[in-house]
Amino acid sequence: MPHVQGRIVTAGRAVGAGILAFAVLVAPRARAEDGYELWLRYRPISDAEVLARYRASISEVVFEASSPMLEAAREELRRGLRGLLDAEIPFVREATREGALVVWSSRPSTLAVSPSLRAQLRWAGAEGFVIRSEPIRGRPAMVIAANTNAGVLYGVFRFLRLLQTHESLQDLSIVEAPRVELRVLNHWDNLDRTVERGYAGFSLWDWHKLPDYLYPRYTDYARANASIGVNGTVLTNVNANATVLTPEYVRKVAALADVFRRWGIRVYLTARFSAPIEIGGLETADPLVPEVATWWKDKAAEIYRVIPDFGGFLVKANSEGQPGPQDYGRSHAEGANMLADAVAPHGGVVMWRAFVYSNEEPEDRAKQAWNEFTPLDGSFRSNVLIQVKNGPIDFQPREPFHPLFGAMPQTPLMMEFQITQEYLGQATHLAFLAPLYEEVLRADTYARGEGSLVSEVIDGTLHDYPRTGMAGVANTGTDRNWCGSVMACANWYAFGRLAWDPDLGSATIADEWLRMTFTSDPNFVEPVKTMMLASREAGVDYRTPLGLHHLMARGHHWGPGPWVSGGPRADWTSVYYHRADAEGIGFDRTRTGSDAVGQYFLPLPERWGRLETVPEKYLLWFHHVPWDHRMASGRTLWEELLHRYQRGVDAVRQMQRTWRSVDGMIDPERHEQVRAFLAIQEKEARWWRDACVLYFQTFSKRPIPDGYEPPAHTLEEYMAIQERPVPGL
Ligand code: GCW
Repeated sequence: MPHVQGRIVTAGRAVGAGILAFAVLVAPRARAEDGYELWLRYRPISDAEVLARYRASISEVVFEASSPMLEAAREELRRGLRGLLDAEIPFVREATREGALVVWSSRPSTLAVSPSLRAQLRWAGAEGFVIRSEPIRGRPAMVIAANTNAGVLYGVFRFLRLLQTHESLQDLSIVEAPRVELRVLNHWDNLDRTVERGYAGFSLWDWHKLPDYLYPRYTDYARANASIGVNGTVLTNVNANATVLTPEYVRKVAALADVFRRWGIRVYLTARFSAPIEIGGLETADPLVPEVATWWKDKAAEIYRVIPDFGGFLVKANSEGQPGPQDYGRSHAEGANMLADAVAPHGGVVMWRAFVYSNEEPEDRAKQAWNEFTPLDGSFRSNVLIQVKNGPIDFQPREPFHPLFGAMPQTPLMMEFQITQEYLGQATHLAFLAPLYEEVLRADTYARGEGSLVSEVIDGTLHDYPRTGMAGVANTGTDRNWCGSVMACANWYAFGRLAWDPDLGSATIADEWLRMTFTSDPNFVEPVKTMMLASREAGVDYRTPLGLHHLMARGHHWGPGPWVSGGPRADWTSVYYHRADAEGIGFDRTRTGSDAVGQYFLPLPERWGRLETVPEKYLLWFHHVPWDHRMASGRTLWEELLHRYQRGVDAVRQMQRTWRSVDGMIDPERHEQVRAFLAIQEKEARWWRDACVLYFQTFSKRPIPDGYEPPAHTLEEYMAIQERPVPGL
């Protein structure tokens, strides 16, 4: 009776600790809510009316499972129904009564398929599904139908979500198909189990015990991903280690692939470009040297022998010290194509990252990827996708979309979002990222005139891309709650949902996630949704308002460091980006500045390149602006900057109030974690505000007007805060 715990904990809270202690005695399996079950909790539906309706609508389930994937889907359905309906719904071989839920796991030869269902199925394609009310032998029933096992799996999770979010089962006619083909997580996980930019413990992959021991958690990881449509996972860090390509490690990878396969998830690996030297004994990794190409071909064949559905390689080359084809005077296309040829016979792909910039290059960092890649458009093999971060710098709280989107019509570009909160408060700050993803996906590139959205580049419709993809840099780890914080799991969820349907709205995603993760009680869902939706903007305000970016401390990227200068590379300092001086602040990227704005399609260079028309959210991204510049609010730039920093702190306080107001509506364990983390966030939002305002004041030389909270410390004190041991480096 897994549902018992939820009820008892609630009862215990209502009437006191005595009951709770009693509950633990009578229900030894009861345990605190710790977030482990994510959005797949399947607790009994608490709304009695809804529960009664569902019970009446689902009398039995017909689901023949003839493959591991279908078995996984069937067991998930059984588990979900048992939990949600708090009842044992019979699984039978044939529909015998009204209210059967029939899962057509293979083409139903014995049953007549109506023409409209046939049409819907055609539309559903390889991974889609149909869920509809459909009479079976004259009796009212519901069907989940698909063309493939994966479609069935996704259909089952969709059906369970209907119940989890209390949707009606009347007159169902749902047809869905993913808009993006490769929906992959990127794990920046090292073989020693540290996770670069990971704030949720260690890597999930226990290489040391693989392939002999398989944690049950591997299955739960795959279930969670399948439930949101993720169909691929890159297991290793883009700052790659060639060891993972040795036979010993490939066997370990195969063991994981065997677990994930039934959940529709393929594994990918990062390919270290110098691997032929490091583990292959060659003297060069030059992609045009035949022995090198042969080495990779053999390596690919070796991998595919044990992992027949291996997805392919993700490559970070000639970026931040990683080896690459340019070490040999070859282009990114020559490097990518050599690897693409190695995996092509097996159906694999190469995801080649466009995150390249060089300190030796005097050009504005924001321009370098575009400069490097647009001349190569059309010269990549058909199984290469170029993976582009959402913005031209690096996952900042806000960036304009990357100018490459729209600029490579002959080369599939895939999106890279960051789920882990490297620049957004890491494990503790609440930053619901769906609004960030949505802002980027809905941006208009104007590549083919007005209405050429980034989402249409990504789903392939704008340029008719033969392949499409979206990657999310994962935030998972060994923490019991997976993501370091209960709320951060919403970002994993949001990524999967948007990869499936890039048009989904943030509010819808938050709504689903809250209902599935906590409760459908509107008294909880509505205020908390509002809180989530405001959280990303709050983080922008107290860190980098008005288009500022890259103001974080060196190395760990956690706290403020607007004063960071010097060191090994100018493009790793803050002063490179904010350019504050006695006159003003901001990076002049207009025509007379670096002209990064010129990389966008018209009319954006004009709109963003002029002070009068640039949206304020991008003001200091594109312009160096005098301190006394008059803003739309009537304030000067200096005053507006202060106003935004304060607004960010105030927004966190509002989040705290909201969260206090829902105390008692959910389990105390998760409530307490969020409460404590919001308190940390409030403290650190003030730290960011005070450090930045005091530092910029040394240039503006203007007072902090009345009505603002005075900084708690001096600038010197903030600057003296030393790097602490921060995870994720
Ligand atoms: O955001 C930066 C991170 C690096 C990361 C790099 C990248 C994996 O600070 O830790 O390296 O981007 O995306 O390659």
